[in-house]
Amino acid sequence: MKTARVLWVLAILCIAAASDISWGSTVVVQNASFETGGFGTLSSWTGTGSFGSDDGSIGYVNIDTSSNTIPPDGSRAGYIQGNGSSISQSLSGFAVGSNYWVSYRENLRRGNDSPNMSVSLGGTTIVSDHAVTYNGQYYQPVISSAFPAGNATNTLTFTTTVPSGDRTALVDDVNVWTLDGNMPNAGPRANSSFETPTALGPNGFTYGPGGAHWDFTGGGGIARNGSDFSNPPAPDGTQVAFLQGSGIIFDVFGTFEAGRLYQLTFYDAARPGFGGNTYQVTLGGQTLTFGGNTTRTSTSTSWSSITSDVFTVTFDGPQVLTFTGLNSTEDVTTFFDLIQFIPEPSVLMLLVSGGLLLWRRRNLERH
Ligand SMILES: [Ca+2]
Ligand SMILES: [Ca+2]
Repeated sequence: MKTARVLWVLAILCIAAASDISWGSTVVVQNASFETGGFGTLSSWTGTGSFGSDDGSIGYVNIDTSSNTIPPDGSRAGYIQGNGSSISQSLSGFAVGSNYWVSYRENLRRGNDSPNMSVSLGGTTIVSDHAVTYNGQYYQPVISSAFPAGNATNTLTFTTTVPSGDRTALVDDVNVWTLDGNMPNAGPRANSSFETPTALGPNGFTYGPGGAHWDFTGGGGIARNGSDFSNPPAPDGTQVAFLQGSGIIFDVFGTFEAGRLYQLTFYDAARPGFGGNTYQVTLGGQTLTFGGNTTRTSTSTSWSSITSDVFTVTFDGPQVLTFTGLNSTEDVTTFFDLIQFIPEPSVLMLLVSGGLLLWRRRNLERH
């Protein structure tokens, strides 16, 4: 009897939580991280001109252990070189009438002049022609304009144009996003617990590691338990992110829905012996707040569970989540782990009220 009531309450909660899951669909990009391919070849993509995949062995992708300009996702990036070269892939599964967004990372082959690159989907330009610049330690995240799907199948195309010379654009981590009623993805693909990469050097930490999915600048990086950063054991897994001085950590999250409520949760801790950083968290151009404050300073060398104030967004689609270190004058560091969005408070309240209802019924049965 009790089991039946538990199931009944759970069913009601599931229906309520899923009530706005009604539209959109999943569009999968094959070989989206360009991990399969080589010189002049790229699995699942059709290319024109000069294109391919590189892990540094060809010399297009920058592998620089001092600045760690290695691909952000996996170990290889795609390259498109020269005037009018392109890579295309026919994508299926679009829900006609729904909006879609494409995100990807771009960088410039080091030492090259900038090529221009544009992106189209279904023949519509969704990222306008722009100069691809050298971003050094990180790949620049790019988010397209919204694409209203008119067909179930649409071709995604990246095209480079150059006025002259040997100019090469690098691309990685292509994603197609749509509103699906679910919370923004903070799952394994986003490496929200910083468990990859596992090769962090003899001192147990790396500034700006490639293959982390996250991007880093300056004093941003990943450390494992027992590293020379003296980070306390990770609250989740065995690795954490660190933000030293004016470093930055960022990644693309989605899909957000205008007017909807969100909260961000994570753990933070201050570096023993050095002190914690002051930092700011932004989602696109929006600054998240913590207890009404637009910045937070970690002080405890033990892990604290942090939850942002509830916030709404004014846009639909994916957006860049950024943690920025603000103390550029002292050698202070804050560690982070398990950065993820949590269900909006209305769903949480429903879960709480459902739990209270169950508790009350159980007590009534006992009395
Ligand atoms: Ca890759
Ligand atoms: Ca972790």
